[in-house]
Amino acid sequence: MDWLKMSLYDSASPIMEQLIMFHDYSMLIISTILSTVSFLMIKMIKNKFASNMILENQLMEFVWTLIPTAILSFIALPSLHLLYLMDELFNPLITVKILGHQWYWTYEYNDFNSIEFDSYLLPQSTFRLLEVDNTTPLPLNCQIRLITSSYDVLHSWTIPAMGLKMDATPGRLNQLSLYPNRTGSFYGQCSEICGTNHSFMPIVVDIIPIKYFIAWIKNFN
Ligand SMILES: [Cu+2]
Repeated sequence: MDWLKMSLYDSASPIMEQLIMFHDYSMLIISTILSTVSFLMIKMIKNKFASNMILENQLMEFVWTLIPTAILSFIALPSLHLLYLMDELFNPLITVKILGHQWYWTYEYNDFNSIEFDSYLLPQSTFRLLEVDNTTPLPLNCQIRLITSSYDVLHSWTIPAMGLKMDATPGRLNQLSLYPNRTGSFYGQCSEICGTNHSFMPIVVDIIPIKYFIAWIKNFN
């Protein structure tokens, strides 16, 4: 088995970097709790119940309520911090509108000349069920705003390597903030059960240096 495939994607944005660090940090706390509780349970099974006449101990109960509360706040506060950070979007350089259809994605770039194209699954490809005919180019190291909506039913647009996942809802615009910091092709799949071909509407984003992105914009059509 390839153990590398069991881990998270390498991050491609600062937010995802923080999400991975938060995951590792939470796992550290969880394993500490798990081992402490397991140790205590084994001790409980093995002991002779020598203090079985004790009915209450106010101070002990206060302390063993307070400690878990403190530990939980060490998880809750960084988690909330990250949650609000993911929603933050200042001065986006470009906006891309993503429309879900049964069963393909449409991308619209309206900041420059109006660019619009569909992105369909490639029936035969190296990465099965992941590659598309028209990939989505986005510029490296730029603040990008992604707007998602849907033409028919609920879809969900996702790029796990960038910590992105947003519902595409008919009659509603949802917003995503993206700051890609690594070039490459990044893959995702529709993440809302949207009909028979739900599994066949993948997402491919190509992060390219800005000069190539400008050239692509200029030479479209
Ligand atoms: Cu879908």
